[in-house]
Amino acid sequence: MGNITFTMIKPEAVAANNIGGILNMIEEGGFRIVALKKVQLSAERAGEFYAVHNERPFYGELVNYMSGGPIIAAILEKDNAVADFRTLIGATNPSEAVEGTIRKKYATSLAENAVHGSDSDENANIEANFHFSYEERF
Ligand code: 3AN
Repeated sequence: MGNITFTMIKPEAVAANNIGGILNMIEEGGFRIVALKKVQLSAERAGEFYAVHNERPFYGELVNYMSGGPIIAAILEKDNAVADFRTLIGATNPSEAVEGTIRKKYATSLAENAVHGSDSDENANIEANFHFSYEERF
């Protein structure tokens, strides 16, 4: 397998029927979907996923939000996957996201910003392993 990143389509984007639109932008952006599923995280699982943020003031809000409805989890493959996917999703704050990015089109606020993207190769592998077994990757 080549270079991977991990993404989640967040609960508000799933609820707004934006799964297809976001996956289309991902495929049009040159990413291959290696693994894909719809799942609702428990508060405990969401807290574990975002443990790096547990000192941040928004941690409780983040955990409630990410466990509040189903998400789409996916592993994506492309050369330079982590950096290229961060470019495709745009800035964390959608008001700073540039035209053509997923967050510019689909994010509603800083907290509810439509998609997650891994920030390093190391975290991409940790996050992929958090959500998927090797039997779920093709
Ligand atoms: P990114 O998702 O761009 O990597 P992170 O890792 O800094 O950004 O933040 C993780 C998630 O935490 C964001 N996607 C967003 O949902 C939430 N978040 C980040 N900063 C804030 C904030 N200041 N207030 C509320 N939620 C935030």
